[in-house]
Amino acid sequence: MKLYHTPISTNSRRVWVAILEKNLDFELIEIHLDGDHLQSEFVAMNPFHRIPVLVDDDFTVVESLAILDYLETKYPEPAMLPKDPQDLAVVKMVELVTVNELAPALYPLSSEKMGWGTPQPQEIAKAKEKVNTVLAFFEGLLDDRPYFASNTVTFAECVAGTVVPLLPWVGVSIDGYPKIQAWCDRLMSRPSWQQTQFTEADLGAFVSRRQKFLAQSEAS
Ligand SMILES: N[C@@H](CCC(=O)N[C@@H](CS)C(=O)NCC(=O)O)C(=O)O
Repeated sequence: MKLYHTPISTNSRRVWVAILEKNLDFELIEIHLDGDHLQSEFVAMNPFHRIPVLVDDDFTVVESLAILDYLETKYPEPAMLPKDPQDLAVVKMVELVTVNELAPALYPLSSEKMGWGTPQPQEIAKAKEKVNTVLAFFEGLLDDRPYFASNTVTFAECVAGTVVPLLPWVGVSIDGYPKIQAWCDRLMSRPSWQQTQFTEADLGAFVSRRQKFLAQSEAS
């Protein structure tokens, strides 16, 4: 099994963590997104030239949430989706709210760190409001179990758990959400989270390669 990824990408990290949690053998292939993603070999795997891409037994899967569902069906142990309908609904809500509500709000908040420029103050304020709505929703979904609707790690953790812990880093405190805070601490103690955490050096290298690539693309 091969996973094409970028360390600083939350879209690919959610798959990386899931593979580690499922204890699967895999090869990690880094794509820098500095033009290597536009090479014909990569575009043949994903015509939208995005990571992550999973290749397993010559079968290619794109879109991180599709990859997760593929992994669960092909490698069902340990289970990472609950069987109970309400628990499954909670896990899916957390996955989709992260991707559809939380992740877009992160763009303006991480803009300066990513070298995308300085957003308007009202854009930042709006993004923070959205993030807090998500956090309050998530706080309400966590019950007395250690993970979302589960005693073991599920895809809710792979998806939300690779985004929410970044919030303080982009200027949003999670102090007002004690259950979320405890949940983040629990995740940070897991080897799969520690092993996949990007460093400031990873970020710096990514940003400078990406800026060079974007400048070249604009010039040509
Ligand atoms: N919906 C996709 C999003 C993947 C995505 O946007 N990946 C970004 C990196 S985080 C990418 O590869 N961008 C390169 C490009 O768009 O050319 C998924 O969940 O897999």
